[in-house]
Amino acid sequence: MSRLVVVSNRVTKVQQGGAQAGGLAVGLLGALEEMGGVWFGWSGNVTEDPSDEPRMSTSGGIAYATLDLSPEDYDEYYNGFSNSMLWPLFHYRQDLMEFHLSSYQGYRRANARFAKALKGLLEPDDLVWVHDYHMIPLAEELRRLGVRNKMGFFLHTPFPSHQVLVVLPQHREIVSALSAYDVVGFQSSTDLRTFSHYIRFETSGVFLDERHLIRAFRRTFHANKFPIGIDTENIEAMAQSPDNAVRVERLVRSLRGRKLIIGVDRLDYSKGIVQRLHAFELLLARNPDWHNKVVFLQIAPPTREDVAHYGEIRHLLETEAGRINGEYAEFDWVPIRYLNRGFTRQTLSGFFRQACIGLVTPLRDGMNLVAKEYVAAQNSADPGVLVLSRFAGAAEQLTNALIVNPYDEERVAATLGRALEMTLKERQGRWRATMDVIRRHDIVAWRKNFLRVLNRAPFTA
Ligand code: ADQ
Repeated sequence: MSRLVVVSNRVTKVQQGGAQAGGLAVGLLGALEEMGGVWFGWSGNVTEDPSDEPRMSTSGGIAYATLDLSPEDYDEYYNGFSNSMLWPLFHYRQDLMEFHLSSYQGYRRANARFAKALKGLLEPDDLVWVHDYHMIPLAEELRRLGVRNKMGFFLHTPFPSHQVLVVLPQHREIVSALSAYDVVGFQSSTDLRTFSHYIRFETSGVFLDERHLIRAFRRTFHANKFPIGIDTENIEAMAQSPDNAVRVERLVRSLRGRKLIIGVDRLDYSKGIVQRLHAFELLLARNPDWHNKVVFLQIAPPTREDVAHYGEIRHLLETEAGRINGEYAEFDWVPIRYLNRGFTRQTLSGFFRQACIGLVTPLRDGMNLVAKEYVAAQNSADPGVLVLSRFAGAAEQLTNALIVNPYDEERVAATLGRALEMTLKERQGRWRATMDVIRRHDIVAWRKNFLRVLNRAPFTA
């Protein structure tokens, strides 16, 4: 059987099923355990003159191979082209893009270096599965070095529409690099459609089977959607774990019978947290009856703090949360609890179970796993309501959530009011239908589906 080589910018060294392991890590670690192989990527360290030989280690029976980044690569490849160019562009935020040719060159340089180091680890039958926008050129660099293995790529972010993508001066190089993979996977039909649209209108590529098989840039590859799922059973169990009892009890006691709305995100401008605070403010402004009866808990640990726009959004959120609390708080009630820190997935699952609304309103999101985790953590006898942005990939699957446009703050506020008053019968009906989708399309189904398609490559003799 082929081994699996997982490649991602950051590797996650955790024991499978451990409370700290993200759902994605749990899924990929499960595949590595089954198939054997190695997880390759950046160590997370930045060092002067880093070695080009990967550092090998094992943890929990999984082999890891990691490289350090040089300070230039950290600036140009990671903070620069990946997080200040591709991330905003793929989330439709041209206004936040910072383009410097040196960053693009650093991105290519780092990918070429990763490819060279990875080549020495590959066996002829290995399946190579590359994750996310940091590593798009990896297969092209590997093919240049003569590597003929089957290689797949999965994009965790949205794929932007044609007219947005062409803002990137190197849009052609980026899409052409994707064609070096055998399988290119997206989160949703929307992303697959925008990608196909680009191929159709920006290249001389053709669709060999009218759907998924594409001939472009002198390569034939398969493009499809593979909506990512969660480790559903694990979340269900964690949400009810006795280990949560103390914290959950403290939370419940602090609410004093008030209803809880919860938001959980990395602190990122794509997550729509400012608009969400405004929508909550409007709920209070339009409904004095809800004063002192509802609390909004927003958990948002800072990320990418070396990128300037992340400092700005953090400052804006602090200002807005403070302003709204200043306006509405009473001596015995603070409407917004805004926390700049992370919690374990286990604790989060316990908190989700106590919240009567999961408020998930990104302005753009590849999938958004928090939406799925919130639903999986609910008590079937008294489930909460998911309020979900139409711009999250998850909205394509979770059609029984209350779907909103996060820019339409008045409507989001009205939807919150509706969710707070929804009957048990309606909540249960929506929850059951949503949970059914989440169970069927979990993280294991996702990775098996992707690897099944990758195994069938090449698609033409
Ligand atoms: P993210 O942008 O990080 O992921 P999301 O899918 O919501 O977004 O979260 C990934 C994981 O991080 C989830 O398991 C979640 O529980 C955890 N997480 C998020 N906020 C947290 C917090 N405040 N504290 C602790 N844990 C937190 C990218 C894409 C998404 C896509 C995923 C997976 O941007 O669109 O769904 O990859 O493909």
